[in-house]
Amino acid sequence: MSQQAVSPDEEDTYTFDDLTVVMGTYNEEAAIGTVLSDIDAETDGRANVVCVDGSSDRTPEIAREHGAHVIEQEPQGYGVAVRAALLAADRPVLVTTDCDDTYPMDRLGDFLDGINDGADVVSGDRLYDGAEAMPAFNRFGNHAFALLASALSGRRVHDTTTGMRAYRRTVIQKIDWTENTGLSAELLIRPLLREYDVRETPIAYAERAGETKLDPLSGGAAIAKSIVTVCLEERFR
Ligand SMILES: Nc1nc2c(ncn2[C@@H]2O[C@H](COP(=O)(O)OP(=O)(O)OP(=O)(O)O)[C@@H](O)[C@H]2O)c(=O)[nH]1
Ligand SMILES: [Mg+2]
Repeated sequence: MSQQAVSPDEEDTYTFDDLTVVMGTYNEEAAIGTVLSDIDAETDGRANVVCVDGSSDRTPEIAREHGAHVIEQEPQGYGVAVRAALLAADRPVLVTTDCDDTYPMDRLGDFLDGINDGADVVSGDRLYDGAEAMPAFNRFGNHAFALLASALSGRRVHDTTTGMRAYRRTVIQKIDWTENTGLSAELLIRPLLREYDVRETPIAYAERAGETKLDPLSGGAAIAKSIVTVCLEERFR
């Protein structure tokens, strides 16, 4: 009788010891202490943290004080930083977040549960519960991006630009990532259209601590362009 092969990935149940939380950090002095303390509190200090940092303030010092692995990089945009952080992480489950205290670090356990339940990507949907704390222009834009991505991908997605997601590291390693400001949308759309198990889950979204690093107009245009490019590339690849 032939035995069915089971990959190590399918056998494992991951714990916080298998988790790396990654983020770009750019002058986030006002938030980084809270974000890293929240991660430690939720995971009992067991998750690894990687910060790719372009700051001129005390952000990297605070990160190191909290035990994070800090990689210094000239500021070149969101996606350049987050991609470097994802590729530097060496544990099997990766979670992205912004370092601005907008995302609920007390949900890390739920994201890990989603991966253990078989998901390849668990994506935090900020818009499901209304995202009252989000500036109205951004909220409108994020709904529009989701409609655009849904129309072009043929799959209904609800929040394409969320900063909080969990990924199996194997998914991150198997795909070439090309986008910068639009990396968040790319990280959702490419796995979805390659038939990975991608699930959205509602999350709370809080008002930002410190100043935004995204210009809503030029950033929004870059994100729309990424969505169109990535959807077309994936559908015709
Ligand atoms: N290292 C690095 N980090 C960056 C850069 N640009 C943005 N970030 C970080 O990436 C994350 C996302 O940037 P945000 O300013 O929160 O962008 P956003 O979430 O679209 O906008 P908000 O609504 O203001 O939160 C934050 O943690 C930033 O510090 C960069 O050029 N270099
Ligand atoms: Mg943010």
